[in-house]
Amino acid sequence: MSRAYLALGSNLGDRVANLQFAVDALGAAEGVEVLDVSRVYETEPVGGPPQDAYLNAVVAIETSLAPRALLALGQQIERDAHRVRAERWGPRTLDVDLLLYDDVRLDEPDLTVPHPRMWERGFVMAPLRDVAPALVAGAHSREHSWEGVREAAVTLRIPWRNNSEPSP
Ligand code: GSY
Repeated sequence: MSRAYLALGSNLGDRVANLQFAVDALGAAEGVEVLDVSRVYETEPVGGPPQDAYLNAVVAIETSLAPRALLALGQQIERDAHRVRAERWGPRTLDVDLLLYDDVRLDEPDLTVPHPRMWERGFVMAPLRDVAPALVAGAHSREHSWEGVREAAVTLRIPWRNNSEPSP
């Protein structure tokens, strides 16, 4: 089994529902166990045209899927969430990005792991710190601005915690 981290982002439609949809879909996927989910952050858009603020979160999973299968799963979840994205870097209902997969390094045209811009992005670092503080504070810590990143007053449910709640 491998440990992987995925970044979630949404700035179109019901942003909280879109993020929860992704968490639930990951939890329901064969070969994936959701270990932890970060707090949710409301973040200023980085790059692209003028657009609304994002909600961002990070999910930690244990998985038997290979990185490429995980990429395909993330893309399927985006499609299932009826992702709308008219232009590159533009607003989207749901973005699911593979950030890290064990210590694996991949540099392929459609898949780079670790995600190439993650260390400079406050909207990734803040939620990643919640679920993997050592990764953010440790060797990979680099200059990054967390300006425009604030905790949102919402939380995402972790599927297994929900399922294992004792009945009254
Ligand atoms: O890379 C993911 C999509 N995205 C985001 C995002 O998720 N959050 C913020 N704050 N800005 C972004 N710009 C892009 S593109």
